[in-house]
Amino acid sequence: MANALLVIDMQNDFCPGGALAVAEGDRIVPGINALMATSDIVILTQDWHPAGHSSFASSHPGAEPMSLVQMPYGPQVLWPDHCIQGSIGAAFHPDLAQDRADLILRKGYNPAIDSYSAFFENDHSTPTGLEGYLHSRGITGLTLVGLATDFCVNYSAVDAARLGFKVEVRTDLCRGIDLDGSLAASLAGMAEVGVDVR
Ligand code: VGL
Ligand code: ZN
Repeated sequence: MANALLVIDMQNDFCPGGALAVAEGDRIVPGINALMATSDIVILTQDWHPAGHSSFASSHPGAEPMSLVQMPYGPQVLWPDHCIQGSIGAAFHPDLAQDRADLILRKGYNPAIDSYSAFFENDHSTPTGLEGYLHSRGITGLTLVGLATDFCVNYSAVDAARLGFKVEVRTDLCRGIDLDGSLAASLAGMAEVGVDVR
């Protein structure tokens, strides 16, 4: 029985000055570094989109960033171009102690499907392989931190809880986007499926 720290998307594009900046996104880096130093197992996720990704508003003529469209797999928020593979924006925040990571799990590389969750793409069925990795290593508990509380942290935490992991979200080490009340909704939704939101 082991616990792993799962650090979600601590990348330049989600920090102030980035393409999809989350307010105060950079402020949580020191606390995350401190938690990484005392965690046995550290996993980082990295949002990693090809140019022209279907989640980008720029891929949908006439669509505004932050608007909603229907995709074959359900509703999808259209984002500004962000975390393009190999770009500075996709790199981790320069102060993040990324050398502590055992695994860097990339997601969002499928051009046709977004992937908020570290476990499944937004079709809720295409796996990233993280579940198998955790099982192989005997990991049964997860502590989640990072960006953004209401999107990638939320989807990852909910999937993890549904998969049977014991899940804790450290809200002091997360920051949210809060699109139309999405922050409060995500906190309630996580608690509902048994995530320890603290
Ligand atoms: C995220 C929107 C788009 C996140 C990633 O990390 O929460 N949000 N891509
Ligand atoms: Zn993304």
